[in-house]
Amino acid sequence: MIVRTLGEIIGTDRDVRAPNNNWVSRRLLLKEDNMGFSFHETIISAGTETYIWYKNHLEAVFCIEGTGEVETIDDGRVYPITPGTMYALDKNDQHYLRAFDDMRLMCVFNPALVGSEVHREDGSYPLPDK
Ligand code: 9YT
Repeated sequence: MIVRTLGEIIGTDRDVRAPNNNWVSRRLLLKEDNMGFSFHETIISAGTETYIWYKNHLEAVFCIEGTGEVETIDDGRVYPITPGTMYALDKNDQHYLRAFDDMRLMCVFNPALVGSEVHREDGSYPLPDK
């Protein structure tokens, strides 16, 4: 069994900050943990907008704290995000993520992240063998 606390992760390689400081991601489970997905706590900073297009991954997100919105770029729909809201990017949806205040999100990625991923210019994370 794997048991980990955020306290054990913060300040290690599993505590990843976006280069633009829009978010920090505490990667509780990664590919090397062999669960078939990765599982992260992500804090999105208040007042930020992040362009995201996970072409190589599916992501589900559950909001625990804070408020914001997701705008899907193909259709311009805007989805309010508040505590208790889940969204799943089941179509690798290209979107903007906006935080009105600090948002605490729990995120699952399939396939699992390896650990160091931050968004590339196209909004995606690479696959490990690319
Ligand atoms: C919701 C979202 O995708 N935020 C960006 C960071 C990502 N959740 C991660 O790498 O943990």
